[in-house]
Amino acid sequence: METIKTSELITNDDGSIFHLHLTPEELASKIILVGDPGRVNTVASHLDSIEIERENREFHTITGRYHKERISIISTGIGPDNIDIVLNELDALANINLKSKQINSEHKSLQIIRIGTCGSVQAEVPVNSFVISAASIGIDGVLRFYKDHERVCDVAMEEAFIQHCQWTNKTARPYAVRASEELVGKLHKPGITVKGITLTAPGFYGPQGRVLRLPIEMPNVNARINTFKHGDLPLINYEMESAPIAGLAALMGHQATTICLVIANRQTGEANPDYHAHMKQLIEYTLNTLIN
Ligand code: R1P
Ligand code: URA
Repeated sequence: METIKTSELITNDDGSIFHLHLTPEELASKIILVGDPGRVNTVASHLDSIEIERENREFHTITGRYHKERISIISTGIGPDNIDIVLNELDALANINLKSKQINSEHKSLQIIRIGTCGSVQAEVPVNSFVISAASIGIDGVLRFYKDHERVCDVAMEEAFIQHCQWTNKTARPYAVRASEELVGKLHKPGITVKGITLTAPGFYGPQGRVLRLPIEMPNVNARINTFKHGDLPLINYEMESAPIAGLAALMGHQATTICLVIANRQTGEANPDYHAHMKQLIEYTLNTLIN
């Protein structure tokens, strides 16, 4: 059996994986990902018991029990590049023996739910709404580095988006990925959540069509983005992690989706920087709906 070189799968002196600082025993198979390291404590305040807590850079983990179900809550920091690190290390913890550096004979599947914040591009999806990503379009390029990624991509959605938005070929080619139907089915409750397509950008400003001092390559791109629909799914929101989470999870044989709180509306120009009470509600909704 092939052994992965230490340079490719780095572990720390205590046997934990390089960035997350976790050992396989410390990871639950149900995982809540959040961007903000401080949000880990907000989610963990709902746990009945805490088993371990680790912190390294922006990666803060708490594993514990919520209604007898073991869950790990992990922060990813900001951006799709961090998702490459987090998803690879989670998969390694689940499916590679970190001591022998050999792939386990039995595949372990994880359930990964990101609870994030986002900006809505639809006037009728206002600030404080909860949005579920049934599909994500990544304009970040991360998934494109992995062989056979087309296997988990919705190429028809991708083509339709590029045409409709007159997407420039000066940036990475957008890729479309569907979330886990099972998780979306569990989490979506019409009247409480809105379901649609999420755009994952590799930045907060220019890559999301924001103009401060620097002009952007695709002026008014959001006026085309907010009329994009594929099948019954409208494009609803921008954030910075859901597409590589959904794409890498699907390639690795895990289930994933994203649920976000809208904190800015790009149509009406409103924003709510003091969103923490609403985030608490979204966390409670997600935990209660997922685990009962
Ligand atoms: C940008 O402010 C950050 O907020 C959103 C974006 O995806 C990006 O990470 O999510 P989080 O609130 O989960 O970090
Ligand atoms: N997060 C984003 O990435 N974009 C927004 O507009 C708000 C939150």
